[in-house]
Amino acid sequence: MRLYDSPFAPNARRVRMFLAEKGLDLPRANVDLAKLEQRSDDYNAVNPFQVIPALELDDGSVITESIAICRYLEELHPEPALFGSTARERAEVEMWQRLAEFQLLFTIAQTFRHTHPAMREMENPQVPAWAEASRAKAMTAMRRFDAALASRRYLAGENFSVADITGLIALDFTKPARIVIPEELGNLRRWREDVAGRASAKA
Ligand SMILES: N[C@@H](CCC(=O)N[C@@H](CS)C(=O)NCC(=O)O)C(=O)O
Repeated sequence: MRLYDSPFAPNARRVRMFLAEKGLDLPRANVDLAKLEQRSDDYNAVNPFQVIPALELDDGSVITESIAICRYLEELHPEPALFGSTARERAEVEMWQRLAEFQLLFTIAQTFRHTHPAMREMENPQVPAWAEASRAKAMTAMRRFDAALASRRYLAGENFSVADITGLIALDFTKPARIVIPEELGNLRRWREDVAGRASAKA
């Protein structure tokens, strides 16, 4: 197996953090996004959608989409369970993973991609009005996550899950996106500190 990876890319970090939680390591190939290597012919042969991460299996087939890669690794290495252990837990992990991905990570990433000068080539055309609409959605989502975290330790309940990985990585991406997490969101801050303190968060 080989993981196509890139050090500063949030979606690649989701898979790295997942691997670290499982105590796994995989051979990696670095794709330099700054040099637009994701659009090279070589990488296009791996993933025609031209994004990382991608997991190449030993038979040459490829799995893309960070959550699909994590699900595959979970099937191969079920412990510790990061997608839930019971029907109810699995549904809640799925729910919060999707909320973290679409309400937080997507809106924060869109704010970054449509404002940051380093993204001019990758996100062409940049649409500043879309960045501002995305920023407002990210702020609303952070408030809603803060309210949900008033009554639980982790996003999907009392057990750490892949939803927390997506959520942490989304919040860490507020810095390059120049989004300030409001001081008063104490539950969100407490949860972030908790998850960021895990050894896997350094991945
Ligand atoms: N939904 C995909 C998103 C993948 C994605 O957007 N990756 C970014 C890096 S975080 C990328 O490769 N961007 C390159 C580009 O937009 O050209 C996943 O979860 O893997």
